[in-house]
Amino acid sequence: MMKENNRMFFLSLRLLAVMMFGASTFVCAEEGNKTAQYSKKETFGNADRKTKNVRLWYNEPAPNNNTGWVNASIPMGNGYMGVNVFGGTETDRIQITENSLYDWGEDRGLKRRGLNNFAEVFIDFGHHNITDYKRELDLNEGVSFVAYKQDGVEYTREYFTSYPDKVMVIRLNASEAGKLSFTLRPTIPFLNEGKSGTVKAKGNVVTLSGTMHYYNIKYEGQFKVISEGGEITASDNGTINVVDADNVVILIAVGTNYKIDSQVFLTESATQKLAGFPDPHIKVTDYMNKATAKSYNELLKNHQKDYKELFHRVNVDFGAEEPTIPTNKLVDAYPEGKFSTYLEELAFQYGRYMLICSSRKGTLPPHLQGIWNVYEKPPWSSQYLHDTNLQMAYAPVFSTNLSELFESYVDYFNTFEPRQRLYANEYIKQYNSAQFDPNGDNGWSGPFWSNPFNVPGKSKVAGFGTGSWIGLLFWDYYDFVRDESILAEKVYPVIYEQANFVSRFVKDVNGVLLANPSSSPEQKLRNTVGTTFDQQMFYENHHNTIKASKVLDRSDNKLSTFKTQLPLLDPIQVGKSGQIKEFRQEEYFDDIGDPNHRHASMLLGLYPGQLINDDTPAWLDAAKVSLQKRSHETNIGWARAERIAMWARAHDGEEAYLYYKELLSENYLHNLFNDHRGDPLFQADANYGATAGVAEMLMQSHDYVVAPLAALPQSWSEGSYQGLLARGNFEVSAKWSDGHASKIEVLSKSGELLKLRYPNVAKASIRNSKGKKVDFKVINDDQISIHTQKGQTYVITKISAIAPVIAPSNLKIDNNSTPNKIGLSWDASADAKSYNIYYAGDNAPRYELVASDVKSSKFNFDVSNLKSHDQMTIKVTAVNADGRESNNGTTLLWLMP
Ligand code: FUC
Repeated sequence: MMKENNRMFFLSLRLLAVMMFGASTFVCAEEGNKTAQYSKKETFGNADRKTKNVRLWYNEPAPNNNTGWVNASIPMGNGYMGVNVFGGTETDRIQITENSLYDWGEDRGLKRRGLNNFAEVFIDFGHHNITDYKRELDLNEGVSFVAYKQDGVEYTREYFTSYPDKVMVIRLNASEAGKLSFTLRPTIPFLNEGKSGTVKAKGNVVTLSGTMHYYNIKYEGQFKVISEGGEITASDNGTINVVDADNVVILIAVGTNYKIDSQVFLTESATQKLAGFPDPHIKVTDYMNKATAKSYNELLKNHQKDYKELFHRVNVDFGAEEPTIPTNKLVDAYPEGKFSTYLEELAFQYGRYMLICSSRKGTLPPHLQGIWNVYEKPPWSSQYLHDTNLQMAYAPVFSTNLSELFESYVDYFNTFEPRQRLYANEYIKQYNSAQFDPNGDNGWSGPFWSNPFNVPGKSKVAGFGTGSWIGLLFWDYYDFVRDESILAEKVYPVIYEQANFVSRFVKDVNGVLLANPSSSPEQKLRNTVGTTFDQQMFYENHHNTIKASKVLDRSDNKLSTFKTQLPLLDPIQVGKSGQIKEFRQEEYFDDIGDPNHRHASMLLGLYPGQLINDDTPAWLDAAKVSLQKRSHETNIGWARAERIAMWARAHDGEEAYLYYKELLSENYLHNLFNDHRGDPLFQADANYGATAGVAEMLMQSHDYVVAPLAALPQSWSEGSYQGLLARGNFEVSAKWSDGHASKIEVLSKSGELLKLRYPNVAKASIRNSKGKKVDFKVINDDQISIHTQKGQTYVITKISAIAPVIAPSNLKIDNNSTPNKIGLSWDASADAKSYNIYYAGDNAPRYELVASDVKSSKFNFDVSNLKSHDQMTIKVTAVNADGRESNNGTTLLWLMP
C-alpha cells in the first residue's frame, strides 16, 4: 500500500486538475511507468458507443445537518453499505448505512422504528480559509471527489465503495509533502437503551462495535488509516490523529451478524432470529485484511471493472451540452422553466447508479430509501413495501440492462417465502377453507410491508394481487434475459406457487372468476370482490405461469386449473366514462375513492404489466381516459414516475415528458434524491421509477415487438441511446434527429425471433454488422420480423420519414332521435382523404371496423345488430392519400338506451 501511495499522489493531482480546470482526460490507473488513460469519449461495446459525461458537482460542501444529508450529500454504495458523503473542509462527514441494522419495539413511545443509522464518521481538518472548492460524483467512474485550496496547498479526496472488495475507500492528498493532518473520528449514533456500543482505536485501526438489542444484532465497523509520511496516534477516545502526512488512504468495512437465511423469518423470538450466526468481527476483519493486502490502485481497478461493466451498458444522449453551473443551480433553475436536458439525462443515469449501489447479490435489496438512512426512525421504517414501492425499485432493472442486480431480491424473497407459505395456509383456512390443501401445498401469499427480519403476511390495504405483482418481476427476469435455467430454477417455482395460492381466492360471479376478498392498493373501498388490481395481477401471473410451463415442458398438476381459470379472470372492465374501472361497482370514473389518487392500480396491466398494449387498442384508449382523469393533481414522486411509464406505454411522449418535468421540478433535491411529497422526505422509489419511465419512452417491448422511440417528446428531437434491453434479450440502440430515427441497432443476445416496429421500417436498409443484407419478413410497412442469430447485430438505416397522419377530433353525436341509428360527426383532419369508423362493445379489447373509406366527416352508425351491448366505444381515424392511418383517433362512449 505504501509504495502505491506515491503513485496515487500524482493521480490525485491529475484528478484535481481535471476537476478544477476541466481537462478532457484524466489518469485513472497507472501501471509502473505506463499510464492508462480514459478519455471522455471512451468507446466500448459497439463502435458507436460513446460515454457521455454524467456527473453531479457542487461548489460547497453539503451542510452538516439532516437537511444537508437529504438534499446535498453525495450517496454511494456497494450493497454492503450505503454512504452519504458531505465533503466538508472544517470537518468531513461520512454517514454509513448498513441495511440489516434494524430496530423495533415499543420503548420510549416509538412504536415503529426500523433501520438505524450505522455510523457517523467525521474527519476533522480544521480548514476554514479555503478557495476553489469543488466536490463531484462522477457517474461514469463510480467515484466521488473533493478538491480545494487552503494556504496555497491543494487538498483532494477521492471516495468509492467497492462491491468486489466490500469496502469503502477514501484517498486523501495534499499537493505538498507533509501537509496532511486530520483526526478520524468514527461515532455510533443514537446510543440508548436499545443500542449499545463502543468505539476503540488501536494502532492504525478504529473499531466500532456493539449490539442493537431488539433483534440482538451484533454490529462492527473497522476504519483503517494507511498513511505515507507523518505520524499516526490512536487515542483512548476512539480517534486516530494523523499529523504531517503526505497522503493517506482510509479503508472502511462494516457488517452485522445478519444473514439472508430463512431462519430469520421462521423464528418468532426476536432475540433468537440471528442465533448461531457468526459474530461480524470475523467477516469485517476478513474484508479489511483482504482489502489491506491490495494497493489503492488495485482496489480502484477492481471497483471500476465491476461498476463500469454494469453502468456503461447504457448510454443516453438527448443532445445536451454539459452545463457550466453546479448541479444544485441546475436543479433550482429547472422549475423556473430553465429545463435542462442535461439534468434529464443525468437523472436517468442516476437511477441506474442508485440501483447499482443498492442491489447487489449477497446483500439485502433496496428498501424505501434504497441503502441510505440517517435517521433513528426513518420514514416508513425503511421497509420493503410491496404495493408499489419495492416493485418500482426494480422497475428499471431489466430494461436498463442491469438484470443481475435483481438477484439481490431473488435471495431475499427465497428466504422469506417459507414464512409466507405458512401465512398462505392461514389465509385459505380463514377465507376459503374449502380450498385448503391439508398437505400444506397452498402456495405463498404476497406480503405488503416486510423488512430484513419480518414478513407480516398480507396487506391490509391491498388485495392478494401484491404477490402476483412480485411474480411479474420474476417473470420479467426470464422474459428479458431468456435464460431457461433462470426460468426453471428461479422464476417458475415462484410464479407457479403464487398462481397456486391466488387460484384459491376466486369466486364464480355470473360466470366470471373474481378475486375474493379484494382491495385496490390504498383506495377507500376495501375487502370487496374483483378489483381490477387483483384481477389483472392474477391474470398476468396465471398467464405467465402457463407460458413458462410451455417453455419448460412442464405438466405440473395445477396447471390445468390455471388454464381453466385464465379466460374467466375478466381483467378489464370499461366504465361509463370510457375509463378502465378500478372497482366492479364503479360506473363513472370518480364514483368510488379518490379520483386523483397517487395509486393508479387499475392501470397496472398497462404498466408494468403487459395486458394492455397495441394489440388491445380499445383497452389502450380506455387506459388513456383513466390516465387523463387521474390528472396531474398528485405531487407524490413515485406516482409521477409511474405515470411517465404509463403515458409512454400509451405512446404519448408529451404527457410522459410533462410528468418527468414535474418530477424534476418539484421532487428532485440538489443531490437528485427524490423527495416523496415536499417535507423533504426521501424515497428512492421515484429515482428508480423515473429511470424506468424514461426507458419506456425510448424503447418498448411489452407486446414482444421491439419498438424504439415509442414515446419520444419533441424536446428530445435529437439524440441517441445505446444498450437498452428488450424482452427476448435484444440490446437496442437508436440514433435520431428531428424526432426521426436515422439508425436502429439490435444485438440479438439469444438468437430469438425479432419483431421490430418503427414507421417505414419495412422499406429501410436492414443489414448485419458486416453490411450484408438480412432476410426479413414484412408484416406491414411499419413492422418486420427477423429470425436472428445469436451474437449478430442488425443495423437499420435509410429509414424514410413519414409525416404522422393528423387524427380527426371532437367526435360527437349530432342526432340520436332515430332508433338504432347514431348520427356522428367530427372535426375533419387536414390530412384525411377518408375516415375509418370502429366500435368496441362493452369490455372488448379490440375494435371492429364498421365502415372504411368514409369521405365526409359525418356518419350514420346503425347499431340495430349490436343491442346485446350495454355500451360501446366508437372511434374514428383518418386515412391519408397514401393509405396511412392516423395513430390516434377521436373516440366517444355510447350508452345503449
Ligand atoms: C405507499 C404509498 C405512499 C408511500 C408509502 C411508503 O403506501 O402509497 O405514497 O410511498 O407507500
